[in-house]
Amino acid sequence: MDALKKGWFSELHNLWPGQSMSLEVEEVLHAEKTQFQDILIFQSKTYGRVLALDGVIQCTDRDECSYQEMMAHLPLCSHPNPSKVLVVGGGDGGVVREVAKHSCVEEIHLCEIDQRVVELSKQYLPQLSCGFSDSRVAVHYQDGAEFMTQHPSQFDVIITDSSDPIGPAECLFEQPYYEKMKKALRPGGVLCAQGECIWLDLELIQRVAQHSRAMFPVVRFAFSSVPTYPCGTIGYLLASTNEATVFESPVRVLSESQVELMNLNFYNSDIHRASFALPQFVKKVLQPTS
Ligand code: SPM
Repeated sequence: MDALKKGWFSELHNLWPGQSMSLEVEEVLHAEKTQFQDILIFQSKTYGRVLALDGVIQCTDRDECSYQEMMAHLPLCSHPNPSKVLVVGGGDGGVVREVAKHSCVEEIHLCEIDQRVVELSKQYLPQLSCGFSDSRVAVHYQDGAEFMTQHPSQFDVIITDSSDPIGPAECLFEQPYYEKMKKALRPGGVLCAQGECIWLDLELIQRVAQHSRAMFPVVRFAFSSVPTYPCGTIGYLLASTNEATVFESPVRVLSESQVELMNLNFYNSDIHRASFALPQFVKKVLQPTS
């Protein structure tokens, strides 16, 4: 395997040419080619266990809190009463684990195309997959777009926890997929999608924001730091069907004791507000029109 050489894993990909994150490997725990992708799980020297799909780091024990907590709590704290939530992708279970921390949520549906990601996460990544044991969680092994077509006007929040726009996740960045999300949301529904990297993917982010604005009255972009993702940042694309939604100001503000009780390591209400402050070069291309 090209990515593994001399005891190091290197994330080599033409989506980020000329650069690569490397992690020292202590032990390869599992490597498998499924019908959808290559799955690699290894024990790293300094970031705990690591899940890579098609050679791209999805999460590490050490920094997964940033991505999973933001993906879940940015939309859930922007909705006044989220009761039914759909997560598309996210077969490692990390986002589901975070969604389950909201007691107002009654049903959590995870739609993952690759059953092996869920099975291997349960076997090797307990820190992430622990959310699957919550009785409100139902797992569906199906294409997310197809699932949404079969469940119109059902969800208060839809979270798309995708890998990068190449291979099985490519369609999750396109307009038809956003149309399906809109139809699957209840009135007042909110969505959050993996929004890629401001340093690498600005054209893609602009394109997704543009087609989202044609469909939703409110669209915003936030980002947070994740050291093991390329350039160390990842974005979140949020949209609401309710024109009164103000993503920058959470409707459900978490007190310090709630943050403690929910065992949050990254998200709090200050981080929520701050994550929408964008560098000038990003603002220029993503000027909100709503
Ligand atoms: N539940 C964790 C799944 C992670 N999904 C997002 C992974 C994105 C990794 N690539 C970032 C590349 C930025 N251009």
